Amino acid sequence: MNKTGIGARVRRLEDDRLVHGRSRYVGDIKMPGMCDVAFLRSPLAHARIKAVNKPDGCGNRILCAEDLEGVRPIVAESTLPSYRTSEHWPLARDKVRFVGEPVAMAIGRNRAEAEDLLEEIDLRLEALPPVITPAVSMAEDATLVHDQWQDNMFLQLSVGQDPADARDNAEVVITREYRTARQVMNPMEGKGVVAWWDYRDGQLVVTTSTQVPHVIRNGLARCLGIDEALIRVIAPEVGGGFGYKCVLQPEEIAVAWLAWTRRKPFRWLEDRREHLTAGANTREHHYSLTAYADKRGRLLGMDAEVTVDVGAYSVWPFTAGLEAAQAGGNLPGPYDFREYRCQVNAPATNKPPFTPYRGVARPGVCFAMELTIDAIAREVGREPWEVRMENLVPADAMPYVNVTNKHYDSGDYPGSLMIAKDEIRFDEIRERQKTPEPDGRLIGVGFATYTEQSAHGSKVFAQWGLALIPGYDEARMKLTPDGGVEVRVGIQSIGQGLQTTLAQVASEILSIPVDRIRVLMGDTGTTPYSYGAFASRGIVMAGGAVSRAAEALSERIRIVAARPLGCAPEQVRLQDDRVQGPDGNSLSFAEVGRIWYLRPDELPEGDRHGGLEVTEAYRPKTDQGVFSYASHAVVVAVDPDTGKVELLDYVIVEDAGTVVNPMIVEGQTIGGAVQGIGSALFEEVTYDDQGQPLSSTLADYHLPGAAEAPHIRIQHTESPSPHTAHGIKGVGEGGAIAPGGAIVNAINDALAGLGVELNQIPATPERILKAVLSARAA
Ligand code: MCN
Ligand code: SMO
Repeated sequence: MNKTGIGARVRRLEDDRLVHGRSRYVGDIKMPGMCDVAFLRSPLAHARIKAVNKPDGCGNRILCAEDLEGVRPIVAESTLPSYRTSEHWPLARDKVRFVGEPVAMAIGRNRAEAEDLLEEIDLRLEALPPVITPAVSMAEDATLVHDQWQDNMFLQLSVGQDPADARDNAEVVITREYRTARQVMNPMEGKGVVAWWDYRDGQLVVTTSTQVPHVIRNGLARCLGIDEALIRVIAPEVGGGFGYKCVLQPEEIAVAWLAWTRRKPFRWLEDRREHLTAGANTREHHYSLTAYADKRGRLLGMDAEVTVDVGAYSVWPFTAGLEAAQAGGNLPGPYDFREYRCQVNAPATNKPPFTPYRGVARPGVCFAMELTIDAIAREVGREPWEVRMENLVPADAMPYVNVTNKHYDSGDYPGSLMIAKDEIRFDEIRERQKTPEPDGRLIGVGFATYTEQSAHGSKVFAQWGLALIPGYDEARMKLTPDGGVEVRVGIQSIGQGLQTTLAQVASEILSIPVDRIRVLMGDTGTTPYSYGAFASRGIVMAGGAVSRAAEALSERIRIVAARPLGCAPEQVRLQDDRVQGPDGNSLSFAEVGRIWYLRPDELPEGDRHGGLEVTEAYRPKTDQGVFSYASHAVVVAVDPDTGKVELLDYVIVEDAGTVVNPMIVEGQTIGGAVQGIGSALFEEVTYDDQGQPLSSTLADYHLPGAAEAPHIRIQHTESPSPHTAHGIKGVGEGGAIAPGGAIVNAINDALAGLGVELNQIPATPERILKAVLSARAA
């Protein structure tokens, strides 16, 4: 039998249906009598609502805030001191706080009819001064985004202590400002929801494109003010989540409310323009940072301030404080230094709310940290890789607790960088740089190394103010009468391949091949509770639960098989897709299923305790999370006359502990890296000074396509975690973390001779050219 357990390069069970377009997304659902919903969205960034005048005769086909009786606003709580909550109503009341905020909704037999109705609404707004940048938001006399607040701060806190000794002893002081752009997430499938009343079960069924079905059910119950037992949330195929689909959205509540009150099916599907202008924003960080080092480039300490423009509302359940709090805690990254302070600011602005996005805070901190390391290297006259080697936490220091109390569990960070340096052929690049390129372009090489926390325990979330996010998962597993296996998990598949890899974990223990293991998810009605797929927790948490459940099911199988095999249960082994006794005799799984379900008379009296169906919960041995890590190395060619960047080579050395499926981990890593390349070179949501979004189509918001994605070469190393089942660590976000740092370091290496240093992404041709021209002029 071909082994399909942990470590096997099993082809994804998902892909046949996905690549043939045979699966079912929210937008594929059709129901008799279903109406489409369209939202009237605010044309102004900040305004008082004077009136929403509906056209005569529209009946109940147009609704505004006061029509949604019984609805409660989205309120995301945090236990961090100084944090403020916002009230985010599904349809705006009193004020609008960003361009695109829903103000009213119209119902039509189709979307076009609903949109036509919207045009007849006479919306009266009184413009208020828009609060568009952190600087404006944090100014003394700033206009208030939320009237009842004293200032505009969602959150302000200070992490760590004044690095006084480092400041006194430093031989090298580096001070920089860094900036990463505001982005949207652009999953291929936008957000969408279809809700209806199920008369048979007496439940409101909400089918929604989400990463977290059980959590959406919690949130809908709160906002609709009804029992959870009255709600069933189904997540069908999800065409990409990336964090965008891990929060409760106003449109979800509005559409669910319609179905709840009218007992009919309603649907809203986000279009691309809604996504680009009114969907959640992400990524934007501003840094002011001073690093202290000795003359070898050894870091002594760091004093930083990070400001995250979190937009108008705090998202539920993750809050407007998560990104900034994480940035403050994660900035030190894989480096060993003992003095650190970071002032963290999360000001409210009149822009869409800020949502976690693949990597959450770490793409920003990695950019700031990795550019700082290179700046130190230039200052002390050493190679950037040498300064990294000086500072990376060494392998023999593991396990290691860093300056912000991150418990690094295992790994060889310097070893990873050295593999990346060899693989990118660093010495050859340095040789090549000595002679001018025939086409006049400039060659540069850059590195970035990071850690990726995953499988966070409840303690870690509590540090970020999130008191109620659990660090555990459950799995239910059943041997069917014909010897197949059904696994039910509350975690969600969003494209990352969990149906395959969870089946692999079960296969490892049961010895049944993956094609007879069905992994079922995406339905609160049939799966055990899970907080869902985010923070790269899936394979550690749900994988751990599946592992436990498979062990428990094996135990039951041994008990049932022992009598026909004529031995004790402890002597039964599950091997090569058979249930084997000690004397070479064996049963098929189908025979075990038949005995249990159909021939209970063949079992000894008293053996009908429990059945061939088990539910198990799993929690890693640590509450601190586990840490994957990687080193990225990239070679670029920069055209100094046009500012255009080409990625000539890209190497990633990643370590996610024990790998369940190397092919899937490579796919995850490449997919993430291409999103990171988007952040590094192309993607930026821009607003004018009135808060009008200027990137409302994919012609203005540039995504990397196949032509922009280099051939990425991946090396795996495996440092199992001592804390998790099988030593697995998460990896789903990692690829997206490092490209900004690695690529801009390479660009700065290429342009060093011109005296250019770029400290902002995306590194667009325009930005690069401007920097080159101003360096030439100086
Ligand atoms: N894996 C593995 N061995 C490991 C680690 C992971 O085989 N040691 C596999 C897993 O089994 C799983 C995949 O890699 O198939 C990702 O696992 P994990 O790191 O546990 O991440 P999650 O399952 O929790 O997925 C969420 C994560 C996040 S937070 C974002 S954001 C993201 C990502 O995954 N969004 C994605 N990857 C995505 N991939 C796709 N295609 N679409 C998204 O929306
Ligand atoms: S941004 Mo991923 O859903 O944690």
